[in-house]
Amino acid sequence: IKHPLHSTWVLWYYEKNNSRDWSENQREITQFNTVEDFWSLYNHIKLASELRPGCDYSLFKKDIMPMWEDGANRNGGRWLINLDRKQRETDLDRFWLEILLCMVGEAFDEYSEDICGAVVNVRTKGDKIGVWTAHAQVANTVLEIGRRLKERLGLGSRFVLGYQMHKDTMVKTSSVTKNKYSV
Ligand code: M7G
Repeated sequence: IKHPLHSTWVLWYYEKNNSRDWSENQREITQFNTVEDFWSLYNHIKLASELRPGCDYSLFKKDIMPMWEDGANRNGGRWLINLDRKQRETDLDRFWLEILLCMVGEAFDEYSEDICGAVVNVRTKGDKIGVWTAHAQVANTVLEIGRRLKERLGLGSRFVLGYQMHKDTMVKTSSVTKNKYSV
């Protein structure tokens, strides 16, 4: 028998297409709930670094859409890792895999409940990885997830990891959104 995961996860793929709305370009690829099915999926699909710029992968718990508007995300936010252009080669794929493993392996223990999912944006201007959590106001949970993430990714103490509320991201007018927390 296969090794069950605590949650069922859904992989989404976004491909930029200006003739349709943003949400219509989100496609569900597949769901899985075992370790074995996670790896066969991972080994079958392209690495994030191989996607065309403008595309995203999102991995979310089943029944949570990878968008701000979903009830589970509405009051939440994301820990955001901004990568520079050189890091597509050195860091993007290993950070994304580590985040996937943290999520499916429940590396956040009792805080895992607050994890909604994660998104990797492949962008010419610089790739991004966000880990989305449900309740931006619950500081200790958000901070504990941020600390563990920073540790698991091996981000040095000089690296500042910031958390932004979706409510702020949604209405941003410049390219920067203020951090609600940082670790
Ligand atoms: P992005 O793809 O997150 O980052 O957002 P990018 O600016 O680096 O490409 C690009 C645009 O996609 C946003 O300005 C929104 O118009 C749209 N968009 C992104 N997200 C995550 C959402 C979402 O959750 N809901 C809706 N309605 N639009 C979104």
